Amino acid sequence: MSGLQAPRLGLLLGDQLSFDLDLLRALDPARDVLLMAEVRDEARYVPHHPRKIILVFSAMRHFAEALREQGWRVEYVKLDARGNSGSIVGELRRWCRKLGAEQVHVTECGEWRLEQAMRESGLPLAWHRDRRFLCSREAFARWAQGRKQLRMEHFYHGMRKRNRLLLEPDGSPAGGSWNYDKDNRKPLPGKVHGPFALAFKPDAITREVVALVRERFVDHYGTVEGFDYPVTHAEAQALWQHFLDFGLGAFGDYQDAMAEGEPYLFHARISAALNIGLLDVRQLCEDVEAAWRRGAVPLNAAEGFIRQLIGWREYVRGIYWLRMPEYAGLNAFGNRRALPAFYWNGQTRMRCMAQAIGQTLELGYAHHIQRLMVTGNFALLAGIEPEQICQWYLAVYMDAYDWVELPNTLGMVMHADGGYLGSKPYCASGAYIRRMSDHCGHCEYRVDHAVEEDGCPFNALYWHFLMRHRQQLGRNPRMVMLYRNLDRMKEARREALWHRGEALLARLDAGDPL
Ligand code: DLZ
Repeated sequence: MSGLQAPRLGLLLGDQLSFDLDLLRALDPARDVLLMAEVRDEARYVPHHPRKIILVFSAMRHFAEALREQGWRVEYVKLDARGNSGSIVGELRRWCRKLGAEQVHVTECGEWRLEQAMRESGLPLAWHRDRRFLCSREAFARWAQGRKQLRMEHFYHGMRKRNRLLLEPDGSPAGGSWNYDKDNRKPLPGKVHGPFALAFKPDAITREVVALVRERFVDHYGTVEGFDYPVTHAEAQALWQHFLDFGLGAFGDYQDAMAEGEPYLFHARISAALNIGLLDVRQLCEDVEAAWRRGAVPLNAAEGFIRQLIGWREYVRGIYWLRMPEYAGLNAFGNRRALPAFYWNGQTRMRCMAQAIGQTLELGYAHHIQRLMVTGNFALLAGIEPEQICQWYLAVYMDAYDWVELPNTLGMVMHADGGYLGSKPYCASGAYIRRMSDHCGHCEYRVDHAVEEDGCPFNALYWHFLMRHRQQLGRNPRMVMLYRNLDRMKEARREALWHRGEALLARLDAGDPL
């Protein structure tokens, strides 16, 4: 019977590589066809780090093989395949025609841009919810309705309760508190090494993709050599187990610390695999809770990790879908400054910036504090145009997709949504970087100087930022202390800081890499 019916087409995007999709349950391997396509438009809409393209293409190719082994017919279009139209919508049209398919099953996209193109395509699409997220777009909208300000912490408490994670039998939070962040801001006690980084040797499929990316994406920033990231579900699981065994225990304590030559410290490095579907968020949370319950890791580590997954991650996705497309255009401070060229080559004398950017361009990875408090903090203090810094984050990180990158950068880093996502800007002077890292000891600038020529640029720019945005920020209760410190200064000191800040910004505008 099924042989007589026209096949339906099921689309699997490069960040939808999960066996647990509603789309796969709705289709029939005996009748229907799955489509996966490597397309120019997705590979080029920002200059993705070559490692991100390698990861996505290689994981797609491996997933197609795994689906075929399960009995699916998968039409896989390689980047260089004859007839490849170069876009997802183009490929859907081409394969609908070719197969005579009258219905196309698709899963909600990660990015508004692509979902919009698909919705406007006129194709006969049947949409499925993306159940890899615990909070649907609709549930988030219901939660947000009527709230003047959204706060992650409130959302997170609800997520803990609803998903029954880290709760006492009576439903109260494990250990008596919802949040143990106060225990999670420790600097490293001297020279500390994170666990060895688990590396995955590229197989023949990955090697072929590496060669393709090396040839076709020479104009993208970032290093191809040394790609060692997981590209299958089994490899991603091995990376996760490695973190459970060796990283999670100290993750909480040192999650905000930074150290020279230690790009990963106690971080899991799983976000790139998770964001393309190689890991399941429910499983990760259950594993972390189980590790705490059997006494293998402390509660501040378990809670901090689970908060990242079901708190921040789901919260920013909710905001993204609630506020797009208008959210992408917000610019509360009216920033117009161009992104300095050193974001693309790491060549600046500011040691922390050079380290974070250098590591990013090499690995396509930096941990959250490097992103928030170094490269992000600098962009905030320097008044970089939000769109330009957002495009940078989207391009250079292996785990970056618009749904997660945009709210994190535009909202949390740049405060360009005027405080909708977060209650205050994460602005900090060099003192924060000195406390949380060993970079300042290796820097040409002096972190204990501000107005002098050799003063850490973060210092003067921090005070300049506070002075120039006093009107917007001065009455924010979480900023009051900072403004009090500013007001306690002698007028001459404030003036000197302002002038040094102006001089630094003028140098940036002139293309000086500082
Ligand atoms: C990131 C990416 C890249 C580099 N290439 C492809 C591709 O060729 N084909 C594909 O289906 N997906 C790719 N992706 C992931 C998409 O960009 C992602 O699915 C959209 O941004 C929507 O989230």
